Amino acid sequence: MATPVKVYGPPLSTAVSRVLACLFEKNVQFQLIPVNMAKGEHKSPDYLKIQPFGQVPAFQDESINLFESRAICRYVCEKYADQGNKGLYGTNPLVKASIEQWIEAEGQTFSPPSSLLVFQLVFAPQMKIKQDENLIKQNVEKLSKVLDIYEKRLGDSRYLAGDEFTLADLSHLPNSQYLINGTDKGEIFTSRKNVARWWDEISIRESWKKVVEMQNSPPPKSP
Ligand SMILES: N[C@@H](CCC(=O)N[C@@H](CS)C(=O)NCC(=O)O)C(=O)O
Repeated sequence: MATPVKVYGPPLSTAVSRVLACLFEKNVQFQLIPVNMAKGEHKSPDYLKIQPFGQVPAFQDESINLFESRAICRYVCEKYADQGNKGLYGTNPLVKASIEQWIEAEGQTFSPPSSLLVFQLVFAPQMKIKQDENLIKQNVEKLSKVLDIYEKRLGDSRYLAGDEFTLADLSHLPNSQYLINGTDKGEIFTSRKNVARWWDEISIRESWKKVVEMQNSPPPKSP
């Protein structure tokens, strides 16, 4: 049996949860290695050897160390092409180009305002950091404009890259989940008919339900 790949970091991290969803879709065995971020373990010299930016996730498979959640997902899809959801990263150049385009749109356009809102609305209160109302307002406006474009696309297409659920849709799950289920800004998504329909379809995937279950389980006790 193949050695499980290793994922370092807590499932509550959006970037870690993106990788976990991909591993579940691809039916790849993994070992989750806890990283205690409150104790600064992600900045320790040993951890920096595998993730030089001191962030989660880090990832190991055989002799390769990787960081950047979207790059890890692409690697997992290529390496494990013949198992799990075989269409997750496309099976021909035309489909793959469309998937890549929407993964880039997620990383470059959707993620900046949505990550900022997740931090301000979900994590800042937990960390007793004062929220910046101006920043929240500006980024609600930015994200709304992005979702206007998604609304149009999802009126023409069932999923972002075409008729099938792909890595492009999966990449949007972590931030959307927090904003829709963990803040009072969910209506940015749910008030847009096609975006709401898309969210309903992608968020009930078994892979994502397993990630949410992991997020809701208590973290393992430190020794
Ligand atoms: N672009 C990176 C972002 C990684 C990232 O921002 N991770 C956050 C948690 S979601 C983190 O480690 N934050 C702690 C820090 O930056 O010190 C990826 O997708 O992997």
